[in-house]
Amino acid sequence: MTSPHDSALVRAARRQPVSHTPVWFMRQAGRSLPEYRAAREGVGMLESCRRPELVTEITLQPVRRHGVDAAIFFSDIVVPLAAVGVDLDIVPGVGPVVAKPIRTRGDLDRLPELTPEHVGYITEAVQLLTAELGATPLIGFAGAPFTLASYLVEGGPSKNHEHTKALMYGDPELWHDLCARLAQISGTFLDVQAAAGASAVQLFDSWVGALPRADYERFVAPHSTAALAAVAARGIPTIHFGVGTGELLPAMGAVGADVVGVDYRVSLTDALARLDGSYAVQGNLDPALLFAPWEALEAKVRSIVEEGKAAPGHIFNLGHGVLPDTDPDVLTRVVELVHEVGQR
Ligand code: 1CP
Repeated sequence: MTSPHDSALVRAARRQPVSHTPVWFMRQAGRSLPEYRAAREGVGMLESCRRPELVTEITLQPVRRHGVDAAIFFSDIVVPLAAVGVDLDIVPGVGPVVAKPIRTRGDLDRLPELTPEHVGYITEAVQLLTAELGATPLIGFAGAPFTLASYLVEGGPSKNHEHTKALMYGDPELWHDLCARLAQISGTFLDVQAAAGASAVQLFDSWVGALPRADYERFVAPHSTAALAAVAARGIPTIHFGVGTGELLPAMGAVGADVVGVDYRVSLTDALARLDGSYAVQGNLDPALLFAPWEALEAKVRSIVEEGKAAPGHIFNLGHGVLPDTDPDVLTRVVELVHEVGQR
């Protein structure tokens, strides 16, 4: 294998034959790694994302340590929002906090379009990384319009998304204008990473499982379609992920994804039946199972790999991000096991 475009990850995403089941973990770079905590020492999260050498180092850490089949670009879904001037911070232990939430038409003026010039440090970091990674693919990513809107409208992390839903159902015209702007930002952020050398991109719609399918199709799908369409000309595969999205899987594929992310609440076998063979799948080990005795974890990993062999393409991953207290040695052992039992 000489090129990331011919890697197991990219081939699985394209539903082509692979030598083994590829594996990576959402949030594989982060607090579970002591080398990450050392590299981040005294540097705020947003500031870290603007330092290309630091981004390169942190992105490479889990690749070196675990031997995963892909790197995920170290950044955050709110980085492009900060880049266009939204006053926000990523608060340790909390997440993104927005100083002045966006809830009126006047507030939309504080959300200009994103240009590649806003995020020159992203281009630089992706270029540095792809040079270091060689044949290992780099996955670029962005937040999807709904999930970005949820942070902007609520002002921070939210359980019930009440202000977001109040806006969506109460003022559909403003909602669609806000999401169209976010699709431009999200699409440009993806395209900047693709142009600089990312081999695949993932659109994170983490919180969209809060909507029923009909409302997803009406209020969200057109905007997620626009975000993914922004990278279509690059010819790289796209992955679309959300939490609690069992009811939305076909709709999330239909917005232009090659791979549909499956969380741990739906088995891969059930997900595949819902997806009708039209997409590759990514998932779906419950991140909490990394805390279980090895025998229980091993049995679950083996069964997910076997279920995945019936898919047109399978990328092994967790059903959501690595939890901060996860033992990194367990992650390495899972990678070894997936590679062993995932041989074709
Ligand atoms: O290895 C990797 O995956 C690291 C890169 C990465 C990614 C893909 C980070 C770094 N953030 C993200 C995406 C992201 N950010 C998502 C989508 C993925 C998911 O669903 O988990 C979301 C929802 C966010 C928003 C966010 N940023 C949260 C969640 C808050 C909530 O609403 O519950 C948090 C805690 C952050 C901060 C953050 N982002 C990334 C890291 C390493 C951290 C922790 C910051 C720190 O160390 O202080």
